[in-house]
Amino acid sequence: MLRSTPVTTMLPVIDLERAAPEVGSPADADRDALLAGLRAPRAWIAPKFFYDALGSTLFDAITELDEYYLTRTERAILRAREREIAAASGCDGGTLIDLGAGNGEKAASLFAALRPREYVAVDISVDYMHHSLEVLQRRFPGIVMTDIGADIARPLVLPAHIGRTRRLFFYPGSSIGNFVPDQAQRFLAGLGAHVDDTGALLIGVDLVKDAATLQAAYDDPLGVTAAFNLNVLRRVNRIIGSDFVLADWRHVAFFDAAHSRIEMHLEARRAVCVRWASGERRFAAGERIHTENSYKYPLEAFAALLGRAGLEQHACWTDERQWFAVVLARRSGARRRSDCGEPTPDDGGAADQKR
Ligand code: AVJ
Repeated sequence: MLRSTPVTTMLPVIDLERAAPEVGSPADADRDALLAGLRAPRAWIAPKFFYDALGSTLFDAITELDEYYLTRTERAILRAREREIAAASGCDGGTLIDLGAGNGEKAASLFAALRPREYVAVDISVDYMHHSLEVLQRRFPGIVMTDIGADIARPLVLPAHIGRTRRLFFYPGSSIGNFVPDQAQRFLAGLGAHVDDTGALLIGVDLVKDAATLQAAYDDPLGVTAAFNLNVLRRVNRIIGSDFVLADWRHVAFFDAAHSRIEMHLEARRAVCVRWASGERRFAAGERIHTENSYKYPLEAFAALLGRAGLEQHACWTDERQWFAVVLARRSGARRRSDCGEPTPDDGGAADQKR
């Protein structure tokens, strides 16, 4: 039987650097966050607003682009290393907790190797997820499944019936890159509080590489990422009743090496005035709205971030080009599980960075 827990919170989350007010209903909070961002001297919209039905479809299309190497590189690593990942994570018979699960397919591709007793899917799009999970539950009747509608960037509240030992948090896709490093540290520390010495975190991390490759991944010639970015204005119009005209805006994406992040913006093509019920905002030609940060980490910097969050890197797998990493982390000082095996110096070739 698929268990379902209602949306506990949908307050603003992966917002760009600034905290949003947390008063009233989730819908009020969304509106307040958007208005605060649009009134700010440097306007911003939090990236979580990308993901309405069309936005989610456009993101799926992005993952098919030749230039967007992230999804397929991570998938190849997970596939090639699933046995090692399973052995190192020790999730066998435990609880797999999928953060931003979507349709659950990424996690399901690991079920055979990880052999979890229980699967917990957490996602903000609860209806979409619930339907997908019903289908998954029929395919994997032996795994106890629960879905939780929650914004993963809010403190996570797990129902009391969820298993406490051998928890494996799964956070793929380099979604961690949407957080500025301080937020990422708090987020990771929060997850650390949910695992004991038998638990672990499995995280996908996009790595620093040449700027041209990074830039192409976020500014593809087909214009899919541009559509994904511009679509957020339709969402904003629906939520706050504003009158953004999409044709007045252009997609801008660049790699900021100083911050080691891709920034996405929407830039006004001409001077525009955007109105909503309680106000308006004038934008000069060329003025921008910041819509997303996507941090790219050197491997050592990510290990250091884990350390500041009270975690430590236990193992790490990358592709041959070292473009993407799948990192297994535990709480600092966690007792080594006997079934992890001792690291061997040359068990996986140059791409393997077990430690
Ligand atoms: C879903 C946050 C991992 O940052 O690469 C893709 C979102 N934005 N193209 C990313 C995104 C533009 C994506 N994450």
